[in-house]
Amino acid sequence: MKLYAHPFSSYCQKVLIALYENALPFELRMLEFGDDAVMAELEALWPFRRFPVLVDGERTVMESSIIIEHLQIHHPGPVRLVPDDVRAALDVRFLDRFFDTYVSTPQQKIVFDALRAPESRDPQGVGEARRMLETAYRWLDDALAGRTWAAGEAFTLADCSAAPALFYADWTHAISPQFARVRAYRQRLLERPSYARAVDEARPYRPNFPLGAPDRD
Ligand SMILES: N[C@@H](CCC(=O)N[C@@H](CS)C(=O)NCC(=O)O)C(=O)O
Repeated sequence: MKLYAHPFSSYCQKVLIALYENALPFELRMLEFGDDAVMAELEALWPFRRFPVLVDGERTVMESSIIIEHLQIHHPGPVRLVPDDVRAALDVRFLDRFFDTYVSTPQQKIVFDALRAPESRDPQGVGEARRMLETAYRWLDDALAGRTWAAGEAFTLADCSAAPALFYADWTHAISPQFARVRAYRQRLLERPSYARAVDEARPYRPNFPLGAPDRD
């Protein structure tokens, strides 16, 4: 398998966690800034030039959640990231959507806005993104009551999504101490060996974080 990805990208980390959880071998096609050859390969596969993209034999698989589902179907390992029970799987998929839509999307909005020229910034959109993150933290703090992982006692696709989402969201719009369960969950995710490895591999790129990476984690 070949994975078009960058170690500092949140959606790539989501897939790396799944690969590391089941020790699946793959070749990293690294999307270094300025490496036009690999970027051209990516664009030929997926004109949106969004990553990660997985190439597995004849198949090209886009979208982080779909890549993780693909891995479970075609390369099953001991860690079942999508439960076999269809009802439990629906809860996991819902939480995966929650982290992508209500945590990662507003987080990216704030970061991408910081990369714009000052005259093109969108303060109203950034304000809406910050309010969405606050609502997400509040909702999640209740949802996590009595749970070790997002969907219960098993580590799943939802946690693959949550780990980079909450990692970067806290850097972007700090999770207040009042959301103690969210903060503790973020810490548990950081201590999960698969995510600890992804975070370590991305450490050299921290100076690239547009808002300035805090000196922690
Ligand atoms: N929905 C996509 C989102 C992928 C995405 O936004 N990737 C970012 C990197 S974290 C990207 O490709 N950014 C490059 C760009 O926007 O041009 C997924 O789940 O894979």
